Amino acid sequence: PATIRREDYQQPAWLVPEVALDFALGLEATRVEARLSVARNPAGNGSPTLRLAGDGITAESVAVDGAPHGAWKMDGPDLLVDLPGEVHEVTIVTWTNPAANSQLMGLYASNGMLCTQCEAEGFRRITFHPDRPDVLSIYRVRMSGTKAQFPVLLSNGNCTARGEGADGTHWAEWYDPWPKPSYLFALVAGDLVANHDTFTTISGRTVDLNIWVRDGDQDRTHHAMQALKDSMKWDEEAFGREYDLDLFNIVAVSDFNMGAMENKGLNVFNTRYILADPDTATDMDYDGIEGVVAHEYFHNWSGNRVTCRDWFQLSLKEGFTVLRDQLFSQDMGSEAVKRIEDVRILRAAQFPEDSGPLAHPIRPDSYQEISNFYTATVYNKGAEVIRMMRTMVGPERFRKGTDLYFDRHDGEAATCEDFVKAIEDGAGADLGQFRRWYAQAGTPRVEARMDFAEGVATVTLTQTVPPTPGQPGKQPVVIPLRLALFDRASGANRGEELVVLREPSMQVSFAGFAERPVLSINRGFSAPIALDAGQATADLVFLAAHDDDPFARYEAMQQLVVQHLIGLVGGAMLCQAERDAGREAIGRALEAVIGDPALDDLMRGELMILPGETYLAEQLAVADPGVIHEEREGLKAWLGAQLRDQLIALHERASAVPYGLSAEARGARKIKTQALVYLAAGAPEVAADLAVQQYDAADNMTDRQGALMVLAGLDTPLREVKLAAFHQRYAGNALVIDKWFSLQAGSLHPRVVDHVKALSGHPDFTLTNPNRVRSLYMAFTAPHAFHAQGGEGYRMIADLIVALDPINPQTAARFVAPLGRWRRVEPMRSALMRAELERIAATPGLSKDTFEQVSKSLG
Ligand code: BAL
Ligand code: ZN
Repeated sequence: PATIRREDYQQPAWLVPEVALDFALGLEATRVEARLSVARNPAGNGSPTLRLAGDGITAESVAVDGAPHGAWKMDGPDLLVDLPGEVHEVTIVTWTNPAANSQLMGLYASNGMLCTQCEAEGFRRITFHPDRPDVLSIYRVRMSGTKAQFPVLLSNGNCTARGEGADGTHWAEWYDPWPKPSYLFALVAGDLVANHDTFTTISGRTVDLNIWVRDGDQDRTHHAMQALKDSMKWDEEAFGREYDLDLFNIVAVSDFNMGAMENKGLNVFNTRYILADPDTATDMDYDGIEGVVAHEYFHNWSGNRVTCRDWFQLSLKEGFTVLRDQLFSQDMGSEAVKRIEDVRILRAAQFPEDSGPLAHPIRPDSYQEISNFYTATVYNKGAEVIRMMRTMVGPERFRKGTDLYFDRHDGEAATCEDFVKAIEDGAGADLGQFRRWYAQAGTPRVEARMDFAEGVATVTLTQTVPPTPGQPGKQPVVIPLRLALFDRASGANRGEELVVLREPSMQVSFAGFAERPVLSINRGFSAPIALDAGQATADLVFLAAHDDDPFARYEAMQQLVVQHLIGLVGGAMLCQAERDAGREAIGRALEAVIGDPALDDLMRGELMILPGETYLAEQLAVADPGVIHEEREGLKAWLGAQLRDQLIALHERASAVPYGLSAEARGARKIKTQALVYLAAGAPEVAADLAVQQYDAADNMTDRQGALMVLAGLDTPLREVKLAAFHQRYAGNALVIDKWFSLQAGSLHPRVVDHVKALSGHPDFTLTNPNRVRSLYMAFTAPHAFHAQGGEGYRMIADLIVALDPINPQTAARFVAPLGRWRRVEPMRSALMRAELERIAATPGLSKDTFEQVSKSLG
């Protein structure tokens, strides 16, 4: 496949100011007539040839300015028309078969309805078009179809006319006044019902809001509707952004590659991020819905009103919008807990990406298949990079920068450079060197060392940015570090400072201490770095108990465990006495967390979570995942046994809190399952009893799922009983059956490989639904079973990729990354992983998506 390079960007030769689409809808055959008003771009290369991208479609007819045109030709998948003048109207008729579209890109059928997904390059599967984000058009859409089959007909913008046709058909016309790129086009036709509400904007306009779902699901849309209204209000207050149409539609579909899609005025969502009620959705699901509804809504400005010039600029809209949804969720719930969760996701998903064969800068330089670049790097690291700008200039100046960005580029297709420049100009900051964050891949490592002499604490900071594929040498980046020094005796600090590391190394001194203070650094995770602060166990215990920055407190707990476990598995440790001392320090710190009356339970739950196996492996150049798993489980078992009584008491206290959505009730549910997790390792019989009690008493999914997760990992007959009861209770509810698959595939049970094999043949399993595939196999790529000795886990994932690739290449390619970590794994497993990658690479007819990921992983 061809490699597309950022440096090769050229302005489009032809613009398309207007698009008129006419759909004759059918599940198995849809006719599309596209009328494109095209105009030669004065800034283009002057070519008389109009190149229109296509993918898997053929033109039935082409007309220019109303007359049939015989002189068009195909160049691979693209259609070329030579045009003599400056302005023309090109009309093309194509046909598609939505029911056969298992890739779920373009126009496809899902549960008897029709819907679209066009980002990044799906529009070209519907009709021929430049299909690049810097070609913006005003869209008029007409669609007609059988009324019984498609009673609801939706597209972007506002419905301008509708009527009845012959033989039980009807039609609708939609007009979107805002110019948009083709990736934001959407159409939905199906048998849907709406939860309707309204929102009054800051300038007093009433906006109609609809969330469209299948009949019967309306009652599960209230949380999403509240999230939408909260988002609309928050964006007005926090970023000065008002909604710009009179209608905002959301449609939930069950077959969807992504979480959701921000099409102008017609967001299409994976049902997973819309449907919730206490009986079927966990607290985490509720948070996910609130965050994703907000994210898609916020795209209306950061993505739609100001879009991307080309796909290399994806982080322009995604990094910024992730930051916006993170700030929103921080404001809606607990700021501290949200920050910790976001950092945990970054470390689990982005850090491994940044240190592996698929590492790329947040603004990549090249790609073969753009779908592969919807990554944790572009999204989550992208958000961290913008968050750092905000930290350095402060929220008020940052807001001046974003106001300028929206003013300056409204209606345009912009670049990451445009964004940085607007923040620079609006906030009055120099971001010259900061721009390296956009160009360089790899997680910077910072070493912090503190010397103390004569009342002065001197902190020496040293940074290195590791080499990544195609980038052997790196330059120092700008790293803002929030820092505080604590007085040991009083437990207080003298206030926080922002230290900005720009050079490879710097020193900063603080005078006036009676004794050596305790260093708290990278507070709030002010920079997305890997920090080595070389802290003594006693200092970490101090910070875990006293730090007034919640993230730093969490981090101290994590570091206590990381240093201990890495000491054990990395071969540096340890005599028995050191081993004992290490885990006893962790035990005391955890006991203090369990008993600290000043902590709320949501935060207590965070502090109780042990660092994950992937994050632990990330600390080592080459890791043995089996040993990491054993040591981590061993520590958990020791803690569970040691703190058995405290954990039982914690579970009992939390069980007495009735269901509700308050922070108190949510916190109680979180620590209840946390307590069970430790007990399952350290006192399995007790845990089994309590889990069954929790399951039987549960009046909500958080408790039920938590109990079942613990039971699924235990070797007890009750495991089967409760799994069967759960399946029976929720038969037919796809999202909950997804949970049933995940709980088993991600369990700690010793026979999980056999379970997954059996589940892949279960009547409820299908390769055609991405949620179902992910529920079984993504959960399985968690380290424990995936790395089973003998390579069965690797084989299963490779088999999955080969089988799924012809059906849904975008989803198949997502499973390559876990195998791509082979260089960081001990030699025996490493060889097995590599062999599976080679087997995939040798498969004939591999998609561009999977080919790119596999070849880079082997390269
Ligand atoms: N633009 C693709 C889905 C999302 O990031 O919102
Ligand atoms: Zn997005």
